[in-house]
Amino acid sequence: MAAKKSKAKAVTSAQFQELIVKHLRSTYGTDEKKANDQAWWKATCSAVNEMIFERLTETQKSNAVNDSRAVHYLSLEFLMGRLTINNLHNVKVFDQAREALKALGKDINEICDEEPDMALGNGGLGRLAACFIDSLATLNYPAVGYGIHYEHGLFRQDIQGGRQIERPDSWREYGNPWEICRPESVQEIPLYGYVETVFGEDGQLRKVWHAGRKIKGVPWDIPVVGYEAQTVNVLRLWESKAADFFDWDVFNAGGYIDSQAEKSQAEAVSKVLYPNDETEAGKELRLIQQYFFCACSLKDIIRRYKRNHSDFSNFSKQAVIQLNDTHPTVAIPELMRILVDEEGLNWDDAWKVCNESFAYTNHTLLPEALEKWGVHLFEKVLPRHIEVIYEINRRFLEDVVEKKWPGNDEMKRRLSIIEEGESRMVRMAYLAVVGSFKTNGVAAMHSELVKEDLFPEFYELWPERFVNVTNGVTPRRWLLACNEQLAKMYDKTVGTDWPLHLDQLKGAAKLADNTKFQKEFMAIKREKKVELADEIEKLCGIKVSPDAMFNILIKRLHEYKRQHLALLHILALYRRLLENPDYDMGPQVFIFGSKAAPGYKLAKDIIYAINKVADKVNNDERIKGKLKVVFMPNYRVTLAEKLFPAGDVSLQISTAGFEASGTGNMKFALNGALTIGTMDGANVEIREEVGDENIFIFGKNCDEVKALKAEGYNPWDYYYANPELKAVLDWLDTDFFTPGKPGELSSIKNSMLDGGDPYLCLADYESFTNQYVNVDAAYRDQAKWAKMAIINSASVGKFNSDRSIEDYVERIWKLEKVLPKQ
Ligand code: 4GP
Repeated sequence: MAAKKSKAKAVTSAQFQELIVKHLRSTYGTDEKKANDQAWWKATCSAVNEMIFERLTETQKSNAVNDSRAVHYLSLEFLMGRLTINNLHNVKVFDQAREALKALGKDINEICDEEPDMALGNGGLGRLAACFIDSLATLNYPAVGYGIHYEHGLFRQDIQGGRQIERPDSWREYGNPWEICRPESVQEIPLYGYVETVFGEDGQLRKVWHAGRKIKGVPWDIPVVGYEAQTVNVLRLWESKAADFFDWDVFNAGGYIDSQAEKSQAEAVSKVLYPNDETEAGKELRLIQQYFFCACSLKDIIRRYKRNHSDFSNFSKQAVIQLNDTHPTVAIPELMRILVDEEGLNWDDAWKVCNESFAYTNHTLLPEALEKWGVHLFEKVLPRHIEVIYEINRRFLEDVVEKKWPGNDEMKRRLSIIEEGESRMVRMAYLAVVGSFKTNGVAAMHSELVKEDLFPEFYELWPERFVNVTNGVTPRRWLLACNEQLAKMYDKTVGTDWPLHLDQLKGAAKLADNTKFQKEFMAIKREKKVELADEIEKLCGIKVSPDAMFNILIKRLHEYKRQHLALLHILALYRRLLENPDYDMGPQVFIFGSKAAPGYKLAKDIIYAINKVADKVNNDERIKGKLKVVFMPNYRVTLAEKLFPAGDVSLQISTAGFEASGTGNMKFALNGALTIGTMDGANVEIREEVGDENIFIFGKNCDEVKALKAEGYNPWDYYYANPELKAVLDWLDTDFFTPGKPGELSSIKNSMLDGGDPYLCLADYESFTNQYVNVDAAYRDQAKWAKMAIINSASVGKFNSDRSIEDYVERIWKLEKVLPKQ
């Protein structure tokens, strides 16, 4: 079946060319002769926007007319990357745009390279949010993404002398053609101050929050274009501003500087995205960020609701609010405050509305990532909210916990939303579970751990609240747009509907044994590897052969993700090659891309170690280029789009039980890479889909990890038992990789020995390095490899984010599709 046409007005390349020239002249005040690439890029975007805005208006009209139930996806992070190529594909004018620009003497890729990434997220959770809003629009579901309009996204990473240096990211320095400012929907948000108890007109006691300061939330809308452009939803990002531009009283009294100070304090709220970094977690500003965007978003949701409703009895029928991790949990007491203090609902009715409106997604089991905020901080910044939280907690402990476990004070202490201790803390994850009607994990295994290990008592209380929704990725960005060659090959093989129905790739699996198909598939892989090799040479000055096996490990740097386990394996290979120049292995390249949180010392040390090892290995003629190591700086969505299509081997090597899901694993498999991985997160489900014979599993599974820890894990046992492992660890203490500076890499060894090796690198080392011998052997049988790669790519239709969204709709959101008029 041929793919349907775009619902946006069809254009020819000649018409597109006219549009670009029109915008070059009338929107950007230049012309074809004078324009630089920035202007060409912006004019191209404005040309697409003509099509998008029409659909945006139609979508909003339909949603208003139908008074549709909508999901509101609250997320502190949206890792959007670039939008131009994606939007061109989704509107289905990519080919016309390319031809139009070519006719104007421009190359589309060079023009689109002008676009900075919208790096408004740290990693997986933020990228997932971006895939989800793409799928929601594609599937024609009413949805709004809500987040923060950060002035600076995640830092830009430079590498100097092997070390990570953080530089500010200014993604909108020269304006961004995709966003629309909506001054008509500005919100005012209170902060600080005190709470007064007064008698209301009805004679009842009421609480009044007198704010100590107010800030303004200015919304910026980014259109989210569904594939084929029937629906265009909105990502609404809030920018903070001073409520009054000047404090005129202060100004008139000569206090110009003071009035400016207020302005910059207000603007600081949306200034930077926080790296997910423990040392920063206590910052007052981050709590304000969370409250700011939740409060703005709730006001926006309520304003829209009130257009058609005079009371709150239908609120939870109209609005579902998804909390993307605990970051937006303060929305729960905020909605309670609005309903009780401002709208006059009684507590029980308000709680029912809240409890039926919110749902919460957990993305991590790491205890340090489960947010807790000091009670004292709440008292200072949000004095009314802490009262509301106390009341939620009191009722929960007295009505729910006491009923289930009568007289059990220990249980009350354990489940309390307030953690008692030297400094009292609000447990945001508990608040999220208590205040939501559903809590979900992001892969089958993770969701089981959420029930069994993270919230076992809550699961006992409310088993029906816990569900799983396995993550997914949008095939539009992660195949159609980033791997044009493979996309075209699938068009020929299974028809052009696969970007909407990724399961249809299954048809190509039947050709996995076909020699001609294999050759074509591997030729595309090689082409993508050549492109990546060029990029590596340009960015890192390292020459790598596209005929070598490309092993890629790209994700945030964290001990549990075990980039340092990969490093141990690389060191072992290097040693083997030095000791035996005829050591039997095919040429291999290990490619890393990763940012470390600025305050995470060991993570930064690991980046340094990778770079130092790379320097040595890449320049050692004795090993005849059989092994190369590359660390690509400034890993981000745009770089990922070059890396995923070029991978032969995808490293997914977290300690079992720690990676909630992973989504890079899905993108690699879709583009025909084979996984070497642990039984962790979504690897487990990828294995089910591709078959055990097409994936390389190693290491201890989750139960074995738990058992080993319970019996008392001693990394030294592994160190002494394996001479090769001992040798590579000891190597880190020498100055072999850091001439004249022994000890510079010792922190890594120490973390795995004296530090107790919390993520069991040494316990899994042997299994990992042995399994890699099998990977290498499989790769050298290219026909066999091609078959396995094709099966991987063709079998991961399950991991389409459209399927994830349909699961959310069925299990949690209960939305109806709304088809805007064409
Ligand atoms: C990530 C998880 O680490 C990753 O396994 C998962 O695939 C992703 O969320 C999306 O669900 N978590 C974060 C975070 O990014 O900041 O906790």
